Amino acid sequence: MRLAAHLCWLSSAVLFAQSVLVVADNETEEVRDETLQDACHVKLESREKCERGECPFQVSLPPLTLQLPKHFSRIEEVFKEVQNLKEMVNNMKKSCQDCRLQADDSGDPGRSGLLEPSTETPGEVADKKVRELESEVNKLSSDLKNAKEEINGLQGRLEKLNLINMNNVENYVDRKVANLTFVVNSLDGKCSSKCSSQEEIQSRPVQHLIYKDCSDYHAIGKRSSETYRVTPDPKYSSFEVYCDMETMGGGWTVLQARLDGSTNFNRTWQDYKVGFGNLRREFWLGNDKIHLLTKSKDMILRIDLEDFSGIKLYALYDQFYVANEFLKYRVHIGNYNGTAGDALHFSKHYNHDMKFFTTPDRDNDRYPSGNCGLFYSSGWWFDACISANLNGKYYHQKYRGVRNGIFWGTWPGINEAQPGGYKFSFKEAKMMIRPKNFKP
Ligand SMILES: [Ca+2]
Repeated sequence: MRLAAHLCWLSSAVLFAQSVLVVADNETEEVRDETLQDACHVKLESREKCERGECPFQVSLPPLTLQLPKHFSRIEEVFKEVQNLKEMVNNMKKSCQDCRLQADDSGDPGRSGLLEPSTETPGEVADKKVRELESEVNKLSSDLKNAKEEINGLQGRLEKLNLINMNNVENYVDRKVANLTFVVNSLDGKCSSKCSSQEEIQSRPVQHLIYKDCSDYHAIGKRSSETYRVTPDPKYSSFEVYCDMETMGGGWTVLQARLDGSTNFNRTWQDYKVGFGNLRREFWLGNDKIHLLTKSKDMILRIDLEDFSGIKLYALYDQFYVANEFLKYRVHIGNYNGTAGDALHFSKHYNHDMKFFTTPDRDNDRYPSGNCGLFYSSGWWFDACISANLNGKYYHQKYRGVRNGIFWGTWPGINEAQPGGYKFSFKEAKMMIRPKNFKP
């Protein structure tokens, strides 16, 4: 046993000597010999025969294996980095579940499991997955870009088509009207001398075509204020309007009237679009019709107001145009003249000119934190919000609370504080239009 211990010490000494040799060869590398701590593998064998008769024993040492990994001390560090990467990938995996679902749906295997078994090291797997995610995100963003371009293209085509169709229809109608006018004129010429009794009958179709608004009825001698049928644009069907044939020479097409509160003006976009109420009492003619009327001729606007003390004032504007629904019925209001004050252009901050139409269910106003239509219970060309609102609630006397009644901000005394916080109310309001070149 003592001999074996000596041999073990001997082999350790040999190993140590070799270790020192390696260190000397490569000074930068640290050497650890794990075999030193292992059980002694040295074997002592007795030999019956020995060359030259001098060695009855033979020592056989186990093969010496030294593991000398490069940058051994950094392995732990690298391992930590790999762990971090792994966590990052897992996080990305969670945050991109939508991408993953899409990938799964497309049936692409290999995208569903991010850390499946592989021959690659965890670091490489992580890198690969990051790259895969990156390329997926790139693909999605390029898809989005393509879709956007496609939408832009389609929009352009749509606008072109709209324009072409509108122009075609307009040209077609213009040609038809020109033909009809020619035929009627020639018939007129034939009849003028011989058949005066049939003159009225012959000219009827022409009259029907040219009644674009109330001023055309006035032009043929109509002088009673009542409803007439007008066709401001032959591309669209004709409709009934109420004509005021008395005020300031007559020929007015009435757009709106308030006189007793019989019609509710707290209405939807659709109601204001097509119109509502009773043409002989209270009504809103309808934004589509107002658009056609103001498009067919250059129109002026007259507003008539009366309060409960019997004061009657008016406002005249030398231009009035309402755009179509696509442009949210934006209003164009010209210069003021009259007695009621210019409430539509009240100030820099309260100006109804060039404003879009807003209803309680469609907010196109300039008030960012709410809907003026909802707050003031009506449809109107709200700014943020009002210096005038002729579609407000009808109050039969002065009222308190929100100023949601009919309102005209330049009315005498309207902005002065009233005892008890009462608000002013109006008995009658009316809006009507007439061609700029109208001659009474
Ligand atoms: Ca708003």
